[in-house]
Amino acid sequence: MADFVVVANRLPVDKRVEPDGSTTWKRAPGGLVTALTPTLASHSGAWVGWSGAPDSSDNPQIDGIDIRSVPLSSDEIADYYEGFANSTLWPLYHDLLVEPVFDHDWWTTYVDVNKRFAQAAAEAADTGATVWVHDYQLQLVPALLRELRPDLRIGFFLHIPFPSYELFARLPWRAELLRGLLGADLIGFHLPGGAENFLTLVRRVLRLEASCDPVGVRDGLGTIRDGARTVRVGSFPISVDAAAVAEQASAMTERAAEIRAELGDPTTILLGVDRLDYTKGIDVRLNALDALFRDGRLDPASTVLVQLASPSRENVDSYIKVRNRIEQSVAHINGTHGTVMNPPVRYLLKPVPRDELLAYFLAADVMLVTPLRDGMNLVAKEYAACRADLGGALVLSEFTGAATEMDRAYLVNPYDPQSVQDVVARAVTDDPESRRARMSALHQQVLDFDVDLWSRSFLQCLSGAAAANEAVDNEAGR
Ligand code: ADQ
Repeated sequence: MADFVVVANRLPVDKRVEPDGSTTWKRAPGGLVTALTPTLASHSGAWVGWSGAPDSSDNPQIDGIDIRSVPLSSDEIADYYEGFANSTLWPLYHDLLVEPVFDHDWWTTYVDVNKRFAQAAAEAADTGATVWVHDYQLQLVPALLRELRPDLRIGFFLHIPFPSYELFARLPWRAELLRGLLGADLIGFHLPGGAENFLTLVRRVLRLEASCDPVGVRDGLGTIRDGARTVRVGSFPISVDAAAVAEQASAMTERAAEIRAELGDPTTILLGVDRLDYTKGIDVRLNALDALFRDGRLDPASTVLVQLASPSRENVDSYIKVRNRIEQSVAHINGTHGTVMNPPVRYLLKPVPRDELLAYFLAADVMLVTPLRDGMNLVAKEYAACRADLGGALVLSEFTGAATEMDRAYLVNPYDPQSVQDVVARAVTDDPESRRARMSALHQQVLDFDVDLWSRSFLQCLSGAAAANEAVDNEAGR
């Protein structure tokens, strides 16, 4: 039995089928795994999640973590994951960048799958254990788990934006989702705005007493009275393991120089690194580049944009459409502004190994992070962490969570094409002193507020919130 349990849609491992047909498991390189590894290592830790493949129920032991696989059938993947999570909640929470679909069967499957995750967590957790539930796929788990195991300390963290009343209230199942979250002792968001939206919704939809208490405390924002229980709501901006990223990157300087040479030694290397998602604004930066070449403000003979995209949610219609749009745009720019030997956009649609990715960060003169909406955006923080040399420049959309902390970046409004062009041109041509001063502030910011601080402050706040509820329970003899 575990005294610290992580519940997330995906397990921290990837299944690999070897040429001889046997299967091996590798630790997945995700940010959440890195963030929680120290806590998992210092506890008897378990991780409840889905393997990413249909009908897989293997439970590999990785780095001493007790893996508890929740198998999903192909139909469940279609309805719970591709359907309700990624065609209903994802677009709704990202300000309707595409139209969300409301489908009652998807909702029913979402409820069933959340029940199975809650059941698996209940089976993994020791008496009084701490359970940390993650993200929009599992918003019903806190209440379902509390029903099964009232002894547990339950925290929930949302990794994507939490929308305003006007958007969220469209959901036919709005009350059920809010009730699901309220099973937690602590509900965390990246930004105070998400926490405030949640407090407003609880007040207006559930008619509960919810007070906002923003004074002085970075993490503590509000409290909700739900019968005898008090649910704390706070903001905890996630980050990266900045010192480790900086150290890994420092070993990649030679490879970075090789990349520049392999690209034909351009004057300027621009870089985009994203999951291929319509929220990430990949087309925003491609359109800006097209205009900058067209207007002669950047020279396509000496400028290269490397766009590294990793495939994502490939069966979902809106993802197929955005991929087509991006690929058309890449072909248009290369066909119009390039030569056969020197296409200005180099586009890759596959995940890049971690070391190689850090080398690209080091090689890039300007990093383009231009989402239309993003909960945080770890790419911006990874780039700033890499640049201990104080080289490079970060163009960052105001619509990312990261922009609230990283205000020394070249901030940009992705909905204003002219401003994107101007800001990209400025980041390329600004004087070296101001570029260095900006990067120095950004690099220090990610070192000071790293992912360890994020997880520690959440867990500390959770421990306080849960202890307060336990004291009330003890007094009432429950
Ligand atoms: P994501 O939307 O997945 O995360 P992000 O925060 O940028 O977005 O993290 C992506 C991760 O994948 C980064 O570590 C990045 O380096 C890596 N990655 C992206 N493209 C890659 C490529 N082509 N090859 C290799 N690696 C690649 C969600 C929310 C975010 C929030 C995080 C964490 O949408 O807003 O910051 O969770 O809470």
